[in-house]
Amino acid sequence: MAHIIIHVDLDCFYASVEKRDNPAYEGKPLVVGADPKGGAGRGVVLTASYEARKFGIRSGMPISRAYRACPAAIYVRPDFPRYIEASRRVMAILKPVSPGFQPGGLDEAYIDVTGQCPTFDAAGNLAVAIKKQVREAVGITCSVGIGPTKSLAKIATDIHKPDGITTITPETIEQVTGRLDIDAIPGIGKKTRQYYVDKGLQTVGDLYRKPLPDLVFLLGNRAAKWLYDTVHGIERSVVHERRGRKSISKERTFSEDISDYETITTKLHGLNARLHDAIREKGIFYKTVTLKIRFEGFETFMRSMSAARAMQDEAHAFAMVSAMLGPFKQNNKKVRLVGIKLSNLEGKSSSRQRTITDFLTA
Ligand code: TTP
Ligand code: MG
Repeated sequence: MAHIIIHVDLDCFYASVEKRDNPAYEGKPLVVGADPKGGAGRGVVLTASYEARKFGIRSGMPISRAYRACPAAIYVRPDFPRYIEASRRVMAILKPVSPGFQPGGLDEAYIDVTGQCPTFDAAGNLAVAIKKQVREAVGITCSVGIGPTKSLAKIATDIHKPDGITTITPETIEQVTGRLDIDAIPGIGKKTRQYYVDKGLQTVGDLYRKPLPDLVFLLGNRAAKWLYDTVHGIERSVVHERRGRKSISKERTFSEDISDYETITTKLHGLNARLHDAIREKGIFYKTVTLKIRFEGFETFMRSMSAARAMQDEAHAFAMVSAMLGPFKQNNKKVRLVGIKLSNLEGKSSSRQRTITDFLTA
């Protein structure tokens, strides 16, 4: 059976986060990257808003060249923690859509929705819902491509950017992609593009219409098979399904072994707080809390306590950790490492799944 893959890619990602947080940038050419220093700056453009792209400014370009192209643009330094935070929130929306979820870096992900969407039209409706949720919850836009394979879904995403949705079905491959330059195919960069163009393969349509033996003659076996499969929607790699997470943990090694239990308790308090930030964000609940403690000489102990029902209660977890830590205080050994693990996890994904099914059948 043909698969239905959704690919989501955030639009001019770093620039979108900057615009969201600085409304004055809206509608203006904005470049995230190195300091241009009046044209003398070193370093490159990380990304440019679509307004800045009108001046020819692109990712990877020297910042000095970008400055020459548009000195009036707004130039800002990257602030990665904010981009990572935005990315996490987007992924938290995408991940529950299907167990077939595979992020590709901070700003894109593949979702295999074959099991969720009976048709490409249904996947289109789901894409609308995803875009709306990302816009409302994270405040940025994304583009979505839908296709029978990961490659075609990714090609589709780029066709209507920014803020677009494009579907390629097995029947419409040639119609939708035929006129695209072959560099629309992920994996074909500037140099390989020229190599193919020299062989008369300028567009995706040129490739599509060549029988496999002709491609083998032109390009050799490996490249021919790869390109043939890619443009004909023959699946070469499936969306990697991540097995459900079994536990989530954080630990801390001290720079020198310590015996001060106040410091140890403070450290555990911090670890517990960070773990709970993470699970609240991911919508995860747990039953079991484990304390890990390692003494000088590498002697390591684990102690666990479980709650009757799955919980997400920072104070309760810390009380459990403190209770398990108590007996260790007596043995007068220096501590090298402490950690906390939360396990017996339960997600909220079932409720999220239901919303989307409701949406599709509505
Ligand atoms: P892309 O998805 O390639 O670009 P984009 O999101 O900025 O723009 P588009 O609307 O075309 O998707 O990359 C995602 C982020 O990765 C981008 O915002 C900045 C960063 N990046 C780099 O740091 N260096 C690079 O060379 C590229 C291409 C991107
Ligand atoms: Mg992007």
